[in-house]
Amino acid sequence: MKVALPAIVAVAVAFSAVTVNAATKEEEAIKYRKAVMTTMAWNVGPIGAMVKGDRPFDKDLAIRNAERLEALAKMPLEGFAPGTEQGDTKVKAEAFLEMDKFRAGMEKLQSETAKLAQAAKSGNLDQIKPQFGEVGKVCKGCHDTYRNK
Ligand code: ASC
Repeated sequence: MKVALPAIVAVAVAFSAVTVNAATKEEEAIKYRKAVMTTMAWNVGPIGAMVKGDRPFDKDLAIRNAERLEALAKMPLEGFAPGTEQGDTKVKAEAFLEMDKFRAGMEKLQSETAKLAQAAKSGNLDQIKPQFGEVGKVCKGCHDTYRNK
């Protein structure tokens, strides 16, 4: 089969462009973990507003978002893979140097968000409030320790 040289060149150029534009797997991991964090913050928002009295209590919304948070809390850690210490990220080197502690923080987030989902199912804002506080403490603790301003 004869293939015209310009066609071969065009395909080669297209592939090299893809290669040049493609994010590295480290960049993809950083984007991934930031997307999960952003999605968590989105879902924290309405529960926080209910807890503060800035919006009416809505049991179904609280359950939905708390269950989402329980699921999301299992997702970021794999994005903190070796080689992702630097790049478009605010993470501190300590997260990688103290990976056991960092992982423990993520596991604490998992257990506290699971408890939040349970509290939400009670339909009782007075049970949600303190547990929401516990989740917030875990967020803040890790951010204070492992995230640059
Ligand atoms: C959020 C968010 C955080 C945490 C933190 C809790 O919604 O974006 O970083 O909660 O503020 O203290």
